[in-house]
Amino acid sequence: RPLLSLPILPRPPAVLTSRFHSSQAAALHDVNRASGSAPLRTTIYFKIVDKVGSLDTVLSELRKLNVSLSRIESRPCRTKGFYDFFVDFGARDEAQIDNICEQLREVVLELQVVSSGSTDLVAMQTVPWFPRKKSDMDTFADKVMEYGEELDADHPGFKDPAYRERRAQITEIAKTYRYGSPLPHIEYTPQEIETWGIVYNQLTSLYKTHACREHRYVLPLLEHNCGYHPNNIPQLEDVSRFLKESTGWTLRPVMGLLSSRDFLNALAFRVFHSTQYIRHHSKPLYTPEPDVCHELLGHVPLYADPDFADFSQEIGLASLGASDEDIEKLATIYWFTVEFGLCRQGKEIKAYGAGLLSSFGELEYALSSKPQKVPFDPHKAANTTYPITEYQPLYFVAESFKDMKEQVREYALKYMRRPFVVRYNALTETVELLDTR
Ligand code: HBI
Ligand code: NLE
Ligand code: FE
Repeated sequence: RPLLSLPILPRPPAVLTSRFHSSQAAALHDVNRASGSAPLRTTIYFKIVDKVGSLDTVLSELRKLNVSLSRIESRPCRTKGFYDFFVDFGARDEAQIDNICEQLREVVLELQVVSSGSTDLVAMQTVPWFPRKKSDMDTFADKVMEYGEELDADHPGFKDPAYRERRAQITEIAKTYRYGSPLPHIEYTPQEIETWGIVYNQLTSLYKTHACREHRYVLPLLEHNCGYHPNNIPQLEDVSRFLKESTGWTLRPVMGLLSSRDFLNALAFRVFHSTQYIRHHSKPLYTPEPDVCHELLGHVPLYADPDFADFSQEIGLASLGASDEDIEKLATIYWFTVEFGLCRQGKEIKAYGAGLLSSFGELEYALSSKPQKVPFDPHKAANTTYPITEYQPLYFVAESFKDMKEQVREYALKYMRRPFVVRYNALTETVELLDTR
């Protein structure tokens, strides 16, 4: 894949600046301090009134403060009679930036720190390719792991040729899917529907006591609107339409496991890759792989919740253009939240992780006193190892989806190194970049 070369990145539109507050710039400074004392290249935005001498006032203030600018750009403000300015300068430390801002606020109408970063960070020239629009995800379609890769050879479906044949058939359909087409309709066999029914009945009996409030709220809506029923495996097309109307999320069929990078990148666009095959009928209550039970009963209900929807997208946005190391960390955070997260609701602990909500065995185990439970902390979670083919020995307990979203945003700002900032434009369903070099 081509590397994205930063020099061609567009400049920020003025409206973007309101998203960046000095507390976020401060988080970046912590990283810079740890990595030496290179000057902080800083960009600030301010607004002044359109009249003779008003820029001069700002410039003489900067002169008094002994600040040498390396860029100054102006544009007419959208409100007539005002101008927006972007200026760059090098600063010693965050105290100096705070001081400069404080003085300038006396002579401008609005002021914000857009970005600040050390020059070594800024010197980075290339970034891994990442999707900028929804159709870019068509390039993920055939890049999946081999069936059985990562799985023990004792996986129940491994030695069943009829099962493998059926899986091959369903995955072939996902392979040719292209953005914008209706999601493929699968005619499930009586045996597949029976497996679904067993999983469905067992799980729904546990949800009353074990599932989080949001999941319990949405499941009846899915029964009413999307054909969720013990005798029917819902179709992705119907479910995707429901999600689109609830939170703007959509589903995309996928052959199997994608790379962490591709899978997480899609979340930035509110796209969830969903498998369409079902687990082997001999072991309905636990499988290490995603399957249609896991997607539809575990993930889908949560994606209809607005706060969870935002949280999940936040992980996706952080993953765009991230280094391989950072992708690994984000995938681990994803694992301990979206897949295996627990949350506190009132006095109780409930499950919101899809890997729990789709496994009768692990759901019961997770809320028992057997595993260890600790408060959710993205930094801690990112650095914790986990098994993938057995029950988790440790779960993280979150306070709320809103808190989690802020925690992940702060984590990304503090620990991840990207020479640009991303913003999702929900109207065009594209990612816009703000070059922070
Ligand atoms: N691919 N299709 C698919 N489904 C997942 O749930 C999934 C994946 N790839 C990676 C992954 N999950 C996670 O384990 C993290 O690496 C993101
Ligand atoms: N263990 C889960 C289940 O049995 O449904 C699937 C987890 C997929 C990550
Ligand atoms: Fe999953």
